[in-house]
Amino acid sequence: MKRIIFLSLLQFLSASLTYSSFAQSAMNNIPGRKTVSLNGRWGAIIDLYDAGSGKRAFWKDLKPEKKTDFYEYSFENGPVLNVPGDFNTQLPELNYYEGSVWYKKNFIFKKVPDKRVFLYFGAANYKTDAYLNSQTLGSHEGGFTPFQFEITDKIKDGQNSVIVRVNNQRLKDAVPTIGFDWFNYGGITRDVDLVVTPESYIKDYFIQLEKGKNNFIKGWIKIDGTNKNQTGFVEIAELKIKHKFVCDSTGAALFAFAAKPVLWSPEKPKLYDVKIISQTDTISEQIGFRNIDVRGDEILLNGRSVFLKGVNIHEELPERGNRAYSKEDAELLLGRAKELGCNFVRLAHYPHNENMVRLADKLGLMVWSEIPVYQKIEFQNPAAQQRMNNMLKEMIARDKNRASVIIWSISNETVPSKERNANLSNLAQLAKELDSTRLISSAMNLIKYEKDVATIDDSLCSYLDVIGVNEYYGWYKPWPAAPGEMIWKSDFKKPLIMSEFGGEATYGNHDTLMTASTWSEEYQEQIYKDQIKMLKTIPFLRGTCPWILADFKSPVRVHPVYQKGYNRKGLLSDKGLKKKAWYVMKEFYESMK
Ligand code: GCB
Repeated sequence: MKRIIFLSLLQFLSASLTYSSFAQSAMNNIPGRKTVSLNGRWGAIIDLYDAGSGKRAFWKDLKPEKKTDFYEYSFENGPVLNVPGDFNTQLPELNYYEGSVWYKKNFIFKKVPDKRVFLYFGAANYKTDAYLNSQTLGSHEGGFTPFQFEITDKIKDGQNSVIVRVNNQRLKDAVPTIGFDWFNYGGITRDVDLVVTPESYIKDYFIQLEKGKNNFIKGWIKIDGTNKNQTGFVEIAELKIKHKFVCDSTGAALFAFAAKPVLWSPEKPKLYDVKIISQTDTISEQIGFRNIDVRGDEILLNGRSVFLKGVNIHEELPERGNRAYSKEDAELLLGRAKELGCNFVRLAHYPHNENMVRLADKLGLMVWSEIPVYQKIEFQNPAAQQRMNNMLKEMIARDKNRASVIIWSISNETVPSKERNANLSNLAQLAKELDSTRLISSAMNLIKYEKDVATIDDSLCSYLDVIGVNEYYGWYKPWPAAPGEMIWKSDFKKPLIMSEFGGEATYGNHDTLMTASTWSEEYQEQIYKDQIKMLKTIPFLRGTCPWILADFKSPVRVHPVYQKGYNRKGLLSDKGLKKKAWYVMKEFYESMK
C-alpha cells in the first residue's frame, strides 16, 4: 500500500514537472497563503486580428521617446476591464467576442529578502500568455484550472507591470472542442494574486482518511526550494495531533497516523483546522475527513449507503447572466441547491471556481467535479490528449483536500471509438494514481433499447466506479415505454447516477396542451413527474441530477421566441425565478428524508 501511494506521489510530481514547459503546476491552498491581490481594474486592448502578438509586441508596452517614435497601441486611456470577470459581459462590443484581449495592471511591490514570489491565476479562458515588466513568463492552456509563474527574479522593488493576453477562440483540438452547449466566456475569469513564499515552501500536500478506515489519516507533503531535507509536523489541534514527518532529498514526505475525527457528512459537515509546519514554512486550512467508496451498486459515505440528491450547475449566475467567480456567487448558486433539498451537486462541465468547492465543504454538499472532455473531443490527436491529462492533473491538484468532492468525472457524452476508449481509460487510471481516495465517473448516453428494457451499453463503464447516464425522455427522445414500466439493466453491477434529465420551458409560458413545442412550464413539469416515476423503479440508482439548476446562456439555442440565446432547461429561469418543475423535484427530494 505504502509503495502504491509513494509511486503515485512520484508519478504526480514528475507529471507536474513535464507540464511546466508552459506555466508551472500551481501550488494549492491559495487562501491559506500570504498573497497580494491583483484583482481590480486592468487596462485592456481588444485585439481581434492578433496584431499585438507579432512585431508590434504589445507586451513590450513601448512608449514614444524620440520625436519620430510612434506606437499604434496603448494600454492607457482605452477600455478598462474588471478582474476577475468574463470580458463578454463587461463591454457591449465584447458580447459575442471570441479572440484576444490584452490586459495590463501596474502595481507597486516591496521585495522581501529570501522570499519567492509567484504570479497566480485562478483561471483564464482559454489560452493565456503572461509577461512581467516586458519579460515573457510563459503560457497556459485551459479555461478552468489554476496556474502560476515564478517571478522572483523578474519582480522589482517599486513599480511593476503585468501584461496578459487571453484568447478564447474555440479550437478543434482544444478541450472542450469547437461545439459546446454553454457560453464561451473569455478573459481573466478568476482571481489573480501575487503569492509570497519562503525560499523553501510547502508547495503541495494531500491529507485524508485512509480509504476504508475511519480512524486512520494518511497523506503526503511536497516542499519546493533548495532546503528539501526538512522535518515538520502535521498538526490538528482539536484532535490533539502533532505528527512528525521527514522529507526526503526530493522534498517529499509521506505520513500516516491514527485519529478519530468526527466524520464529515452532509448532515454534519465538520471541518478541522489542519496545520502543516515545516522548518521554513507553515500553512493551514480547514479540512473535513470522510470516506467515500462503493460496494456493489451502492455508494458508501463513511461506510453507509447514501443516495445523492443532486442538481447540475453551470458556473453562471442567473440573476446577473455572467460567469460566477466570487464567494457571494457561490453562496447564491449553492444556496439554491440547498433550497432544492440537495446533498449533492454536479459542477458541469468543467472545474468551477474554488469558492464553490470550499463553500460545499462548509454546507455539506457532496460534489461531482468534471473536466471539459465534452462530446466531440479529438481523441486521436496527441495534443488534445495532453490537454485532457493536464486538466485532470490541475483539477485534482487544486481540490484534492476538499471533503465535499467525492467524484472526479473524466468526460461527458463522448462517442465510443478505439481512441476514445484508450484515452478515457488512461484518464481514469491517471485519476486513480493521483488520488486513490475518490470515485471516478463519467456521464454517458449510450443505452441499448429492446422494447421496454434499457441496457447501459458503453464499455467505458468498466473503467468507472460510478456510472453517470444522461437521458432526456420526454424531450429529445420519446419515452421508450410508459415511465413506470421501463426496466433498467446493467451488466456492470455498479452504482448509477442519472446525471442529466429534463426538458425546456420558458418561464411564465403556460399551456395545458402538453406539447413540447410551446415550451410550457406544464410540459416540463410533466417530464419531471414521469422521470421520477421511472427513477423510482431502478434498483441500482444511487443519485439523480436534473439538468439544470437555472437557464443558462448558450449561443446554440437560437429559437427567437422561446430560447433567445438561452438553454431553457433550468428549474429556475434566467432571472432565478422558480418554474413548476422546481417544486416537483423539491418534493421528490423532501420525500426521501
Ligand atoms: C446534454 C449535455 C448538456 C446539454 C444538455 C442539453 O446532454 O450534457 O451539456 O446542455 O444535454 O440541454 O441538451
